[in-house]
Amino acid sequence: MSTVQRNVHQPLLFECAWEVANKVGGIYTVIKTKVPVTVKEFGDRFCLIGPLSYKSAPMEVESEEPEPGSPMAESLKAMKDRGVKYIYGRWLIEGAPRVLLFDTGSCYDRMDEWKQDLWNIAGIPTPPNDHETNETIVFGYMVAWFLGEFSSRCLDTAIIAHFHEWQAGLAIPLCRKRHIDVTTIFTTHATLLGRYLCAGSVDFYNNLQYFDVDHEAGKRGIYHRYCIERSSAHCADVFTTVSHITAYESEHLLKRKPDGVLPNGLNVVKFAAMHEFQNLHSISKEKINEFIRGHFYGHYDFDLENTVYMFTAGRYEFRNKGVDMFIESLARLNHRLQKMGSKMTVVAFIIMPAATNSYTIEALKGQAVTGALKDCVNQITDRIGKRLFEHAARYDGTHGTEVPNPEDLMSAEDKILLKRRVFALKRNSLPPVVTHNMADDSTDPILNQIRRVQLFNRTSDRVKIIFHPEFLNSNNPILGLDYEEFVRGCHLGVFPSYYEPFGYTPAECTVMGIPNVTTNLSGFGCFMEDLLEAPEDYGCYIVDRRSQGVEESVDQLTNMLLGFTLKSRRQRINQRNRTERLSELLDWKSLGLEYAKARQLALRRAYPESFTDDEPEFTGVQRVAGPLSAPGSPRYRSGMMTPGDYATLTEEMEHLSTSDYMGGKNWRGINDNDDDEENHYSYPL
Ligand code: G6P
Ligand code: 1S3
Repeated sequence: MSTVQRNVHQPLLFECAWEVANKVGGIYTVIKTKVPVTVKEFGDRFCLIGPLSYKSAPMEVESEEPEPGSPMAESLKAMKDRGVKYIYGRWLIEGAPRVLLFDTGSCYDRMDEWKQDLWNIAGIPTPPNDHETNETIVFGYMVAWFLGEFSSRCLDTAIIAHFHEWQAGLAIPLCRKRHIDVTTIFTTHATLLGRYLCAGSVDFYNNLQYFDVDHEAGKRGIYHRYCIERSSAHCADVFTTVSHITAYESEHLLKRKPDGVLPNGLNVVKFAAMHEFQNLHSISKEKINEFIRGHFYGHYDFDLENTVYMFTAGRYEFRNKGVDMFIESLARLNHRLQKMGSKMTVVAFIIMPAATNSYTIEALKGQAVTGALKDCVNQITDRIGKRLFEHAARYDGTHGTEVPNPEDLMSAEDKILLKRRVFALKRNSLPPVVTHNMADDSTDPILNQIRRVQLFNRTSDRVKIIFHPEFLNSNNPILGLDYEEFVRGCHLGVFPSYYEPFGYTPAECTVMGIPNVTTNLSGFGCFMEDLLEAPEDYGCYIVDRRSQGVEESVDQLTNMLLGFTLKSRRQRINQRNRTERLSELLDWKSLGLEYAKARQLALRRAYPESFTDDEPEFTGVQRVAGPLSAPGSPRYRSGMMTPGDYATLTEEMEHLSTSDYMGGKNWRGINDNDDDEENHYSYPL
């Protein structure tokens, strides 16, 4: 590929994603939390590339001039001279990486020319009115333009360009077509078709190998997007995904077997005091308790000391995120607890943004009337305190009368005041199941499912439900906690997803020491199942949605929820300690190694002549932060380094079969035979 010898041992790295300094969803979390380990390895040889949003960039980025005369300065000048607008500087996050944001608007006048080019070189059609695709095309062409300018000015160093998701991937086929001397990696965090197919009522995993992909994409009006995604995957030197299950999906839907899996990590912050996270749970739970007293005013007849808070949260994808299954299991849990005569109460929160017209009057009123009651009680207690002190301090000529009769401490006015506040708590309606006025109440899938199973927050219900159709923040007038505080205050996160390439929500629970439920159809669930011998002991519950029918899965989830609800406080505390210990498995300090391996493979593929045969295949480890200290789980202790070690990211991958990157498991589908030799294959490290 290369005509000049580039130094492959100190390469430059460009990492490109639509969500660089631009929060949309999970990819933002991947990029942002991974920065510290990448900066540690690359320092200023690392630069992120993203789209320029004039709304968020001023808060996220500090502008800076590139070093005069450097390839960066010269490349940007060449583009600026031709009308390209951009911001170059430091992204204001931990690690302060270099960042380059392109203003796609400044090149919209070239869009037609570029669309024509895309059709000529790749046969990819583009409809005129798909804004997201238009952005993708302009951004892709700008990035390829930049890499061309840069690589022709920086000739002595190898350049790795790592792209995330189809919206940033278009530059890959362009680089290949133009013979731009960079090596490319494409990481997909989901497939377009997978997401669309799963959201419908398709038996996705049993039929993966049979879908007529072009036809399915065409039927859904996403053929052009699908083409961009597929060409990104095929033209990249190295193709990766975030989980084994998405690797399997990609092989069938994108028609290229991924070279490896790069699981998502987090920046794990360990507290100096071991039990600090338990204290934080207590503090946050008290804030949730306060909300509950308000929300259930007039019906607050259950004991908060015997109440368990469960929640699910994320993008509103009813079936993909398993909300359908969660609500059904809650109804069954309710029935089981009622039948047992249990004193436990479960409050289940659903935090998923939907179109609304602000809070309901009832939700606001609940907080207002309990707030007023609290103020009133505080004033009365203050007055009682003063009377008590005055009485005890006064000597009225006889000893033994200093301690007053408790009944005399509350004045008649105070009693009336308190009664008025208590009367204000009366209401005829049940506590609402939703906190907001929904834009489309009658067709909302979550509300309809709640109506179907009749979880209406009745007194007799042991399971109460609250749907909060907006993400949380601490300025929220009714549930004034930010998401992290809320998670810490809950007891169990429940994410029974059907389609979930990785899933950050359970990972975030884990690092905060909050037990959680996932499925073996989610990247995170599979990841934990592979690493832990007894996941449940660690508060990591994994519902089988692969080898059994929906009915069985719902029952399994119900049993898990019931088992958790019946735990004693001591058992919950112990389990939280164990869950928190798993956080090391999710730390970028170890998972960042998989990215390093992918980069090594990309360099080897692009510049094979620069590597001698006796050179170890992967040389990046020593530059990343040190080895793990305390292993987090039994299986972990037995030698596995990271999940990527199973199979991937070596040249030998090409000779392996699907089951190899699936960790030796049978991923072919629910009804397949399990006796295939291949599935017992254990790939050497
Ligand atoms: C933490 C605190 C304890 C508290 C407990 C409540 O562990 O350190 O002081 O008793 O949380 O646990 P629970 O599971 O009942 O919310
Ligand atoms: C995707 O975001 P999503 O919620 O649409 O990417 C995330 C980051 O890799 C991943 O965690 C999630 O499962 C995917 O679905």
